[in-house]
Amino acid sequence: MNQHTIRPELREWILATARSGQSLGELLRLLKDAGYGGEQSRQMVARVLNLPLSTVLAASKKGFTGQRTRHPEPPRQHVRDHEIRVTLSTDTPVVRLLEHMLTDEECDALIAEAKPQLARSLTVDVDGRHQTDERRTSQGMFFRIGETPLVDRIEQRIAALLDIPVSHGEGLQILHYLPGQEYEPHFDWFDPTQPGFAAVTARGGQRIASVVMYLNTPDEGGGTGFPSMGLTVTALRGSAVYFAYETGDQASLHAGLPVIKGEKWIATKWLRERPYQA
Ligand SMILES: O=C(O)CCC(=O)C(=O)O
Repeated sequence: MNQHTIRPELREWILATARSGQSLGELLRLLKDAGYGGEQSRQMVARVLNLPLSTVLAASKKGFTGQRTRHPEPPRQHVRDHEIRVTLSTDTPVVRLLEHMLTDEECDALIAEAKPQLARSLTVDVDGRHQTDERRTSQGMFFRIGETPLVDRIEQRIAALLDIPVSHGEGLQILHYLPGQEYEPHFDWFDPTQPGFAAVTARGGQRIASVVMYLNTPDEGGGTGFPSMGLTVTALRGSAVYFAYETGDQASLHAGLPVIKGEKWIATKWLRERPYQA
C-alpha cells in the first residue's frame, strides 16, 4: 500500500485509538468492522504506528491481549504463608494499596543485598535504548529472576497474589533516592507510536502492571503520586502500591515524588503480558 492512500482523518483516528489504550488486536477489529480488509488494515496500522508488519500480523493472530493480572480484592489476601491487607482500591485506574506486602526483615535484607550494586537509574528512550534521564535521578539495580532465595520468595508471593507466572516479570528492581531525587510523572507501558516499541516489546510483549514496594519510610516526601487521580501514596516500610493498565492508559500516570528529608528505598516489579524470561 502507498502511504498516500491513507486519508489524514483515518491516520489521526488510528493514532488516537492506539493512544487511547486499545490493543493492536482491538484496533484491527475496529477497522474490520468499519469495512477495511485484513491485509489493508494491517498495512495501514503498521505504517501509521511505525511498527514492523510482522508485529501487527502477530497481533492480528493473537489478538495481542496476552495474560492479565488478577487485581487483589479487599480486605485481605492470603498468599502462601503471608497475609496482605488491601487498604485502598480504585478501578479507574486500577490501584490497590497493599499493607504488609513485605516483612521488616525482608525490607532490610533486600536493601543490604542491593546496596553494593547501585548505579544511576536509566529510562528507555523513544528508540528503545537505555539512557540517563534528568527526569529520573535515583540509583538502582536489577536482580535476576530468583537470583537469591529472598528474591525468589518475593517473586513467588507477587505471582500468587496477582495470579500470573513468575516468568512474566522483569527482574526485581531496587531503587534508592536521596533528598531532591525523584522520578517525574511517566507511564510504565510502552507507547506503540514510538519507533522503539517493537524492540522493547519483542520479549514479553507490553507491560500490564507494576508493583512498587516500599523498603523504608522516608523522613519526609518520597511518596508515589498519581496526578490524574490527585492521589499520593505515602511510602511506608513493608507496604506496596499495585496498579494495572492498558496500553495508552492516561490515568496510570505516576511519579516517584521528591524525597525531602532522609532517603527512600523501593523494590519495583514490572509485569508483562507474555513470558519475559526464557
Ligand atoms: O519511586 C516511586 O515511588 C515510583 C517508581 C516508579 O514509578 C517506577 O520505577 O516506575
